[in-house]
Amino acid sequence: MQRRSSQYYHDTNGVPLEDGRTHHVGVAKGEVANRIVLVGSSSRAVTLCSLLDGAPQFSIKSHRGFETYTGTFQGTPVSIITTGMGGPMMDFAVRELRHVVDGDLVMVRLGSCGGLSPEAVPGAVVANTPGSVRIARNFDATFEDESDANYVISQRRAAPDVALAQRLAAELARDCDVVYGLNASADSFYDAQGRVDANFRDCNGNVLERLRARGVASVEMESCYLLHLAAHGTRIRAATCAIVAANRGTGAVVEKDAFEAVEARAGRAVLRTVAALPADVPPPPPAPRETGAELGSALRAMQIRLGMRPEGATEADRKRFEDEDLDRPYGR
Ligand code: R1P
Repeated sequence: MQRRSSQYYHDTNGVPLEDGRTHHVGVAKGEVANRIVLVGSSSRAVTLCSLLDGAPQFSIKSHRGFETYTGTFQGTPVSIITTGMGGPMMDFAVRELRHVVDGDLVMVRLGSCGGLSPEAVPGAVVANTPGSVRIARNFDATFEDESDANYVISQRRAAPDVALAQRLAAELARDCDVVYGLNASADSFYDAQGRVDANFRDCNGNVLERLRARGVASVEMESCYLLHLAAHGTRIRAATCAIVAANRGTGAVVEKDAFEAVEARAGRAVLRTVAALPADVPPPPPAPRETGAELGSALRAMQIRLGMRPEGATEADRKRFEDEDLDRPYGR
């Protein structure tokens, strides 16, 4: 392969660039919009591109399999980007996209998932308003029996941007069967999602039961990484949703045509979501230090926003916090 520069890449301790392009996603400044839809597969990206105002004005496929398409949706610039599969791929995408886009970033993942709760039936869309936990194979476990030690489920969950997640859920509800629920991102499609393979001693027979006990409605592989990075990144708002390909309890699987139809409907809802939000608003000033009582009140507000019902919460409380969030500017 011919190289334009003499060095393999520049910057060994940051985001490596090669002729101004990030080394893995393969994009440069000016090529990516600050409203981004992330999808796992190339075919889903093509479906979403068909919903844009016209053909994308920019597209590129990187040597590591990432695809980027930039165009407009109802007049607003958006990018549709494939992340492939797994947490590390999402990590490459979020960090390299943050590097090349100035100002606020809005990122929504439209994935596919396995349904764990009975409501998460094939073809439904799980809107992860509570966010996502992570489950991973534990290399320090012995794998001699079905011990809980074999797979570690994070105690903390990565939360979405509340206003973005609420808007996404509302847009999805216009066109799709929506389930609101906690997701789990697994570090594998197989063992950490409870699939049994006689060729391997995975000792994972209790994985799905443990996830259900934790309140998990859907399981896939990338959302937790996106939400966690966004929450710890600079001026990134993120939310996630995923179409149920199969319910892991009943074994029911979606029909191919039905799945593709939901991809288009959910894709339009996601594009409406990212296009509707105001962008390039400067970050708000740092919040003043909170007292113990204020912290209690903030926690209560967060619980209401996430669809929980702390003692004494009313419908008026929920509406008030929802309105406050929709008015809140980007950034942190
Ligand atoms: C596994 O088949 C893949 O599908 C799901 C999983 O997270 C994993 O990436 O999501 P996508 O359809 O978005 O790729």
